[in-house]
Amino acid sequence: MRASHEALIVIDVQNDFCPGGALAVEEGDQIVPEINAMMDDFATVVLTQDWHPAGHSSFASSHDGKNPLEMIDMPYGPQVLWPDHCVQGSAGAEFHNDLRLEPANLIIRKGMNPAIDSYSAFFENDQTTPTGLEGYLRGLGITHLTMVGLATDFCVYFSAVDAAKLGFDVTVIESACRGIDLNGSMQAAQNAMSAVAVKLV
Ligand code: VGL
Ligand code: ZN
Repeated sequence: MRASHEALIVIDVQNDFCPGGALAVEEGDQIVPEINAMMDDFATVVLTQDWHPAGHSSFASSHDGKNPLEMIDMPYGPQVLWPDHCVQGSAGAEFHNDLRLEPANLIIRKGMNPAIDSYSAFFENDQTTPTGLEGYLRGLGITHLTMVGLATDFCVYFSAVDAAKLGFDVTVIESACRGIDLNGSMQAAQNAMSAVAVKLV
């Protein structure tokens, strides 16, 4: 068991990000056994769950004439448009069936504001609206985070960078992550994580 100042953060291991899902990440399901095995090492385990209302502004279907993976300018900056995914209450929004849920101390949902996407577990994409996760972790005296999940180059990346900027010591276990890799986003994410001292293992 690791020290009590360490937490495992499991990002968005949901059906829609696994093969067969609406926004499938290649091999997304293959990380589940490794994540399950890691959970017993940590006294604090947090799961995040992408949890959008129907008609969310990050969905291409919410914008006339737009297709998935096109970009749009939102008031908070450029935003990739996605296929409809992780709609609240849908089967696609559920965690992968094999992911262990009983070790989870906290399940934090994000992306619920119809007007703002939320890749990061800490802040919405406006980079100012907090999810509350920072306060939860600090309240428990947690300083070191190990991050795993989907997708390496979106939600894991944004979560890791925000955590590092907040002063947490962050390690991303690459074997327990899989990425989307849109227009070089994998390499860009790795560079950006390294630049803020996120350890990639
Ligand atoms: C994610 C795109 C849209 C992710 C979530 O979990 O990486 N990516 N919503
Ligand atoms: Zn989403």
